[in-house]
Amino acid sequence: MRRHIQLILALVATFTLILATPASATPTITRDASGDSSAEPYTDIVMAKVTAQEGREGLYFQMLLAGTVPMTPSRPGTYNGFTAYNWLVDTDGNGIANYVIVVRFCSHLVQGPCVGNDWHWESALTSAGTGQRIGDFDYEIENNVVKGFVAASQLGDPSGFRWIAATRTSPSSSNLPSVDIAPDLANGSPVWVDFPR
Ligand SMILES: [Ca+2]
Ligand SMILES: [Ca+2]
Repeated sequence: MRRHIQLILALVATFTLILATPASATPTITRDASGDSSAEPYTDIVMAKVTAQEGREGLYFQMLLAGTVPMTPSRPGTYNGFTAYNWLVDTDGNGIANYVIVVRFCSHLVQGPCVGNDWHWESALTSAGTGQRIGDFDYEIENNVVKGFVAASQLGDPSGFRWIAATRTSPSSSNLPSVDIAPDLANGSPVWVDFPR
C-alpha cells in the first residue's frame, strides 16, 4: 500500500512539474565556432536561436556574435560598412529558403531594397526568391546580440520550418558569399535547423 501511495505521489509530482513548465516553447539553437568569420568578430556567429511563445504569434530570432556590433560599421571597399544578420527560413522543407529575415546596416546606394541613401540600420523581411522586401519587424541590437521579432503570420503561419543563420558584409547581389554561417556546411551542403511549431 505504501509503495502504491509513493507511486501516486511521484506521478502527482511529475504532473505538477509539467504544469509548472513556463509557456515558452523550447528554442532551437545552433552553436558555432568562433574565429570562422572571414570578417570582423561582430560578424562571427557563436550561437543562433529561434524561440516561440506558446499561444502567441511571436517568433524570436536571435544571434550571438563574438564581438560587439558597432553603431556604424565601417570598412574600406565598395560596400563600406554593409553588415547583415540573416536568418534563412525554409517553410516548405524543399531545402530552398522561402524568406530571409534580415537586420542590416545598409544604404540604398549599395543595395536596391534598402530604404534610404543614408547609411542606417533597418529590418527587412525578404522574399528569398525575388530579393524583394515584403515587410519589416521590430529588432534590437544590444552589444553582441542581434534580435528580430517576427509574427508567424508574416511567414505564412507555417506548421514548422527550417532555418540557417548567416552574416554578410556585402549585399547578396554582389554574389560574394556570407562571411559566416551557422550551422556550417557539411561537405558543401547546407545544414538546416528544424523548428517545429
Ligand atoms: Ca562563427
Ligand atoms: Ca560558422
